[in-house]
Amino acid sequence: MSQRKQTLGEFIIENQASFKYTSGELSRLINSIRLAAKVVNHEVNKAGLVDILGAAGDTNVQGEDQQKLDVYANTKFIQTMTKRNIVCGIASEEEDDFITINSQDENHQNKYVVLIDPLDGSSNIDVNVSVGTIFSIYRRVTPVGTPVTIEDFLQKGNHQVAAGYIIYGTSTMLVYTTGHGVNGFTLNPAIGSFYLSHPDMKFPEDGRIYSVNEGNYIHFPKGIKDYIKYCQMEEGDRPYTSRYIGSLVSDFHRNMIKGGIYMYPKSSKASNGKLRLLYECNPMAFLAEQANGKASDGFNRILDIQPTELHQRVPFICGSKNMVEKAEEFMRAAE
Ligand code: P6P
Repeated sequence: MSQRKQTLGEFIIENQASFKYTSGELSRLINSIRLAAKVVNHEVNKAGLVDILGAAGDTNVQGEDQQKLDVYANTKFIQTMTKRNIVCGIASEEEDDFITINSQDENHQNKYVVLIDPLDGSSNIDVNVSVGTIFSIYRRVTPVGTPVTIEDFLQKGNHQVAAGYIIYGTSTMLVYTTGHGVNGFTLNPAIGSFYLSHPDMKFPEDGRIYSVNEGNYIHFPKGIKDYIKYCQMEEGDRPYTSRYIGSLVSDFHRNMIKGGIYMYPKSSKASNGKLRLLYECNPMAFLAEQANGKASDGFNRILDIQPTELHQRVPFICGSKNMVEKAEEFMRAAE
């Protein structure tokens, strides 16, 4: 009989000692994210049903005011992390400014800040395509005992202590890193536990999948256009396959397993691209590097970028190391 897989809770306890801040607070924080993931997963999975039933009026099947799912996910993740009294501040794609969490922590003793995209790709919900939650965790840099400031959130990505995503797909997975590799856990909805299904995830150094919205092709920089044409050329192991879901988490997850590159470059329509540095690109870049992949803006390592604004956007190229380096080669040649 095959041995039972380790649960996420068992994995956290077993690996807690490897984390240099072994106060157990980070473990409690990952556990709070685990709980929120299950709550959001339940709501995402019945979205179609709720939409149908909710169409009868302004309330849903439970008689609650029907909320947009991304607002719902935002509320649930913030509530869960607040109740666990672990973080001192939260920033979210759904919130204009950061939130100071003092709840029971009246004297601001909590040490962690979390930045989150509560439901990335939420426009895919209406067409039943997978979406995801992305999170990024730092230790505060301002003195414990004082309210958090914007400085605690505008840290370089290479200061992250943990990052991860939940993908609400054909199965629901939580994939995260604390700087010791990347591990994937699959939810067994029947019992509500996450099991270690993808230990030590790695990007293949090469891949044959490129993910980009080619509808923007004419607006891309020359280097990106040249790289896309390179991907399409009949030579060696090319042409590659184009796969673009319109959900960063889903494209990233598939490319990490199969090998591939995801690009959301700048364009004449979006001078810094579309993706947000703090709660999309930094966490995905941390995961990519921990999985032997690479992430850049086409020229610079994402994790070295000094943030200047909470919701700033950066061009994003991420995936198998050799593919990212080839794309960077075309970007430099076109300069
Ligand atoms: P476009 C979703 O809105 C998102 O932030 C990513 O998840 C996704 O890869 C990208 O934007 C899709 O953007 O402009 O190609 O529809």
